[in-house]
Amino acid sequence: MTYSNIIVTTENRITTIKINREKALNALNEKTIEELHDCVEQLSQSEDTKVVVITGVGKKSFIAGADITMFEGKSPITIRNIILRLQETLNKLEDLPIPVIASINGYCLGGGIELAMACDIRIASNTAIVGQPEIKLGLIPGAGGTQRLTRLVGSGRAKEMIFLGENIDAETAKSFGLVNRVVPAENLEEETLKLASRLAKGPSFALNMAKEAINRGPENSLLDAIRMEGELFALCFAHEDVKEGVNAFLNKRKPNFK
Ligand code: DAK
Repeated sequence: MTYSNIIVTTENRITTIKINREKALNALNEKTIEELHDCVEQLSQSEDTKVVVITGVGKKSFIAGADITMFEGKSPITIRNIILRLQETLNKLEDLPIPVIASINGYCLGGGIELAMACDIRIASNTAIVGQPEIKLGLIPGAGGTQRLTRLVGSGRAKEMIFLGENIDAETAKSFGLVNRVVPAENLEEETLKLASRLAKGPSFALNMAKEAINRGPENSLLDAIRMEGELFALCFAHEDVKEGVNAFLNKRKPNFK
């Protein structure tokens, strides 16, 4: 598929996806969702990419939500099909076996924060504005917002954000645990790259197992989840990175993971 609404580049095993609809503040329309879906599908089969970064083109917006123009005159059935496609894309993104970073460079609203919450780590510019404003359109979040936001910030804060539809700034989002780090806008790209490079050098199999344990845990009872963690821990011993990590520690040198 040839992309026009996203720009995809890979350098040093880090793939960056930029949402490329600057004039519409990078709002997600159907074409963008299709392109993202295809890109995430390709990444799920790639052995070359070790880390994915998602960001928006320009300085003003990460993603200002779903493109509101696509809601006009659509039947509930068409909307349902589009929603299911976006949900499928975000679920696939969340399930990628490699770390995914949302680099939030401005407005991160509605479908934008829903996409960012399907990423593993969120790093935000100090100018970022975050929210679930769907209620102001007479809607509710439709791409995981009621669920992922609640799991990240708790039901009290999630209800306040969703019921009022008011946006919050980056520092408040950090204090809620909704973003991991806030950095000055001019350093966002550099700080994102530093984080991505560090993850790209990590033991990719162990990172995959850690992500699997963290993502799947809440679907199980605590005892079952801890048991699963133990199985995934043991599975790490099937990979040569453990030998390398242990040997490097014992010989007081830096590990060189595969
Ligand atoms: N959709 C379409 N165009 C948008 C947009 C959006 N979400 N956000 C901004 N734009 C466009 C504006 O219409 C304007 O276009 P022109 O008039 O220049 O042609 C341009 O971007 C610049 O925006 P503003 O002039 O409004 O810029 P300001 O700085 O004054 O305001 C703002 C920035 C972000 C506060 C404001 O634009 C705004 O409130 N935007 C809407 C935010 C919002 O409500 N987001 C949508 C939430 S609903 C689904 C997928 C996901 C979801 C549901 C369904 N399907 C796949 C069906 C999730 C739902 C949502 O995300």
